[in-house]
Amino acid sequence: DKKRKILTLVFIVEDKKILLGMKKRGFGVGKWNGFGGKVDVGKETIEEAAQRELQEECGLTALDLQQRGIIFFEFEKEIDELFEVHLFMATKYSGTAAETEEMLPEWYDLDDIPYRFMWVDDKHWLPIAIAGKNLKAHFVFSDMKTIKNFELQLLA
Ligand code: 6U4
Ligand code: NA
Ligand code: NA
Repeated sequence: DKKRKILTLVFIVEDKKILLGMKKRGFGVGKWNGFGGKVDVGKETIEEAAQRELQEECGLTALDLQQRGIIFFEFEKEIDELFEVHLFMATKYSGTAAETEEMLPEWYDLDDIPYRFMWVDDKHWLPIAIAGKNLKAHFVFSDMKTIKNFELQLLA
């Protein structure tokens, strides 16, 4: 079995707008995405990691962090790990979004989300999460730009 890597992903939604971050380095560089990263397992909870990464990457603290589910990612070639991404949304926060070494934050209208410049899986589940539903999904990529197959289910 592949080694599992636990990650977080947080989206802030406020007044028909969503905060995205342009990733400036590392995994997913050049894409708009939510904020998140690796959980330091044994040293923090998944929610603590979600808050820490949000703070580190754009300077915000979520005040109503809500779980939206789990998304598994496998990459046939580039990466030999199973990513287990814990998805969260928040509508209340403290702080002001600011550029950091890792991310350039920007607000987008909810009806103008730049899916073409995001991970190709996002269009399949982000609308569901924005609608307030929880989901579980599993994507298999044949390369970084191509989904080979996926499953998605809504959770109660
Ligand atoms: P460093 O640079 O070591 O601090 P860290 O911030 O811990 O890294 P990073 O940025 O590599 O971790 O985390 C990857 C981020 O990308 C996580 O928020 C999960 C997210 N992610 C991974 N695969 C994704 C995919 N296919 N679609 C998506 N987000 C994905 O929307
Ligand atoms: Na990150
Ligand atoms: Na990070």
